[in-house]
Amino acid sequence: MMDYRPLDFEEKWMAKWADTQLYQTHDTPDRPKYYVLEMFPYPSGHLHIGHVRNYSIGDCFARYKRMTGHQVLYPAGYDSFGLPAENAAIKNGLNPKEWTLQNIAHMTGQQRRLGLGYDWDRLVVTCQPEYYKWNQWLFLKMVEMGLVYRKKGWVNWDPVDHTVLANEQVIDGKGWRSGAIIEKREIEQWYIKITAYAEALLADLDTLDGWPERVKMMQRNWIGRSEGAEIRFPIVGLDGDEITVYTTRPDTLHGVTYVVVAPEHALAAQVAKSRSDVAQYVQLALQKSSIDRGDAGAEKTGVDLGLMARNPLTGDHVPVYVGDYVLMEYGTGAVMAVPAHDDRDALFAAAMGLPTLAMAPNPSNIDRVIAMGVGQRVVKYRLRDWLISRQRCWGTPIPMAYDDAGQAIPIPEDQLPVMLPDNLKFSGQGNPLASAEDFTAVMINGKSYRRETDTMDTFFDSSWYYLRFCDPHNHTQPFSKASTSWMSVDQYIGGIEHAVLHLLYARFFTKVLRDLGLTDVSEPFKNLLCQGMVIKDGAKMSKSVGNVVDPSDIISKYGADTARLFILFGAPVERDLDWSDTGVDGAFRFLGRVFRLLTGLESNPVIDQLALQKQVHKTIQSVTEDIERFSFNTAISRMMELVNHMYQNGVDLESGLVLIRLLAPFAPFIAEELWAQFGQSGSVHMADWPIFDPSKVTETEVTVVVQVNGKVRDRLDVSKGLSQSEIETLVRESERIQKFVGDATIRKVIYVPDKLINLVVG
Ligand code: ANZ
Repeated sequence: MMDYRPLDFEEKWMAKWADTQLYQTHDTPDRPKYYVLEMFPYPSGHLHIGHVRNYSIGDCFARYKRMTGHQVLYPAGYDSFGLPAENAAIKNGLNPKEWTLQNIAHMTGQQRRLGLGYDWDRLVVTCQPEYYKWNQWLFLKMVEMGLVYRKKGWVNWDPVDHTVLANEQVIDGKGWRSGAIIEKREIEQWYIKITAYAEALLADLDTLDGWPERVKMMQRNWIGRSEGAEIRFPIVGLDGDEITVYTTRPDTLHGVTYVVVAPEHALAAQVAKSRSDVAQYVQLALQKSSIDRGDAGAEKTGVDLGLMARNPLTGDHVPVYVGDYVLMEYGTGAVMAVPAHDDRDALFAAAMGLPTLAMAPNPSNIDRVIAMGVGQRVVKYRLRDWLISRQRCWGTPIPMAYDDAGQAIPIPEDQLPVMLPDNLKFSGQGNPLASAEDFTAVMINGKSYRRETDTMDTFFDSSWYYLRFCDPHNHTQPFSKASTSWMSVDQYIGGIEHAVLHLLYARFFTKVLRDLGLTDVSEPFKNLLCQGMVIKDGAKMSKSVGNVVDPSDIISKYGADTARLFILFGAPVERDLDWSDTGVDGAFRFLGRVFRLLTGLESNPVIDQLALQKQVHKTIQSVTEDIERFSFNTAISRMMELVNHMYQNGVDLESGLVLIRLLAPFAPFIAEELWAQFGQSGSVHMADWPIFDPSKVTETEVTVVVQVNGKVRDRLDVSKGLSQSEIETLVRESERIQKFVGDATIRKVIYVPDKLINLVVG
């Protein structure tokens, strides 16, 4: 018997797996394919415990699939463009690339140490030109498809740092770095027409049987399909000018008492030119988030624009207001208000002293409006086109250029990639790309142009990386069509926080790529698992709460197997996992028990071979079923039961090897070590999963009820499958039965095998 000292052997196996390229993807077309993927991380520098949970789940499942005869694709990558690298560059004077690559190297080391069986040959790093070249290529394809356009869009502008800020960098209306009051500015930006796919994105949700219902619900709400009408209200006294409203309740048109436009609406801007109170209101409203403004219960504010609109149905004149509860990005940015039937309108009317008109809805309104030529039926989506421009340097350069007249043209395909310069200057002011002359100047067909200096939203990068994993070294295409036979991803694993944006963009990209003829699949992720958070002392782990557990500390104290086992045992995968130090100890102790049991095999001979077989096969059956439904915690408790049984009843080599294989997906190091100690050839991780034999678990004893003249008189425990004459002999020998039969003759015997025997006497 040996002590369990994981730190003595875990690194040895880590090195061996790397040397032998154990986890390289093999093309074995005779085996069914299985693609396991976790949402790839942002390389912030260190793995946190949430990552460890995410990857422990994926790795366990990928290992199980390998052992059950699948050809498995299980790759890793880094979503490595984005703001933190730029901020670090400003703060530490480091180049964002250097900072990012250092972080990646560190995190790769941590992932290997955790025993994750990725195929590192397929590593995808989005900030490398080998990858982002294809972002640019795909962008140009979308331009050709008519899916890309440029228009003005509102941004957060920091007047001190002369830069655009993301929403999350605006804290209480101020720039996170400068502290300056943030202004809203409208600047030209690039958009992708995701709305062209709104209907398909909605309809195909019904095909995603392997997705959690709540994620599909969130996507449905985000896409937000509604049927209604656009109705035109002429502005009184301004010939030809009108306000087009969007309503889902045209049946209430005769109850309209005023019209409201959004602060961003052109009409508000027009009035603001001559009205400082309107200009001020608009500027203030622009500083609020859409979420606050859209909040139904929020206090309603607005200003009378001093205009009247004519109800096209009734001819009534109603006042026109600007109010921030109307959002520019929805419908037409203007509403007809019916305080009698709409709560928000009622609140606004009360706040502004506007009248309410009680009336019954009239379903024929819309037909009349259409007949009058002042309205039409429309379907609207809450989904907006995707603004992909970022006025930032650490992202994929948008492959466009401008001529002297400001006309945009695409960079020709043979000039891709548009490379990010290595020598950018980070002052914290503005976008460094815009001031890099060697970057901005470009020649196209012998003419000089100025390059676009916006980069792409990093969600662009993560929208198709799972396809690049199918063919990561392709130099002539983003991926070959043949390689997409790996698609769809069979099991995708990640956090619920991506329920909408990432998962929706990825679905959109897949459909675009299909329409480009690059793949045949329409949906990227067949099954989706959203794992719960890791919490400690009742709160999500975070630096500000001070309850962070560093996975490296756990690994250096207990080994990686313990960290993995605790995490998989501590809670069902979709629930939050409460970190507990005693739980970690418990996982370590269990692995110690396994190690001592199996290394001390000879001193623990089997007492009851049949009972051992039965327990082993019951465990194979339930662990297999549990893994299939991601019930890892119960799978582990089944193994604990088996180990208890083996301590009491003994263990032999064959059963020990079964236990090792069952444990391998969960605790890969100890399993490999024990496998080797037993002299088994090859790696346990390429071994076959134990096969469940039902005959081993069937009961061998049965209880037969004995009746005399239909009354229960005895019960006999006998071996299964006795013949009638065998059981009759036993019954006749029973003293209790002899008492009831006495001298009487047995006239008839009725026998239901293994259940019941009835003696008819008299
Ligand atoms: C008149 C009316 C009467 C409305 C009534 C509702 C109830 P959903 O159903 O969520 O799609 N609306 C339209 N555009 C808006 C905007 N840009 N910002 C804020 N509200 C807007 O919402 C559609 C309804 O929300 C529309 O129908 C409109 O108010 C309002 F008894 O028109 B309704």
